[in-house]
Amino acid sequence: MASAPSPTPWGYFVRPTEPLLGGGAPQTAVRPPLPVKLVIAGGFGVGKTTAVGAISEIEPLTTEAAITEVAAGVDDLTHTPRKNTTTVAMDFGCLTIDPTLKLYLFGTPGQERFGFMWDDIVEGAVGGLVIVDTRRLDDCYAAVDYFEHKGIPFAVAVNAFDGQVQHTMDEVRWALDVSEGVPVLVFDARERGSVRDALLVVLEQALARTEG
Ligand SMILES: Nc1nc2c(ncn2[C@@H]2O[C@H](COP(=O)(O)OP(=O)(O)OP(=O)(O)O)[C@@H](O)[C@H]2O)c(=O)[nH]1
Ligand SMILES: [Mg+2]
Repeated sequence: MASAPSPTPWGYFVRPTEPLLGGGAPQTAVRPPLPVKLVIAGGFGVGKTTAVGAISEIEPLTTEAAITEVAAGVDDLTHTPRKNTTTVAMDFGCLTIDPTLKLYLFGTPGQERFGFMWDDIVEGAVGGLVIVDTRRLDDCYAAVDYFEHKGIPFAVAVNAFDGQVQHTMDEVRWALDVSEGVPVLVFDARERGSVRDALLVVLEQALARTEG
């Protein structure tokens, strides 16, 4: 008798291995992992492209364009002097969490003038990670507002540039005016494990929403 499907941490069921059409060796019923879309958002130069590149198991798709002198006075490079490109459409990468679940990551462009693309990029996403640079908290208000108004679960990830965070998490929470239910954490956009942990927090937020 076939055993019952077993629940996964993500709340859906995987059918166990069972023989196909009787006889012969048992076959594995291969089922593709559940695709889950997450968005990596935040202000200009906070580390969105870096985070997608650090975690993606495929070569990330990027749409970087050179920052030219035309951008002087428009894009603030004070805190990221080595930055010489910017995302003009989106970043794309993916990460298999386990055989049942695969994350598809979409990074937004950071410049305000590309804000018109956000609705298309966010369409179908179950959650978002808003990356924050504590030296420039103002730049992240728009992303926080966006997810709040859309009602999409999100977490705030403070990118510790050079290991430095200039405010406590309580101060960041207060400054961004995010509700108690929104996780605020510190991470390093360059570290795969750190990005993975941040994404799992977003996933938990999304799961809590579906259960709630
Ligand atoms: N020291 C340090 N540098 C970082 C860190 N994260 C990103 N950077 C650098 O900061 C710059 C900005 O990173 P990006 O990943 O391009 O930022 P972004 O948010 O995608 O930028 P836009 O798409 O232009 O808005 C790059 O030069 C990165 O190498 C970090 O955690 N520490
Ligand atoms: Mg980028």
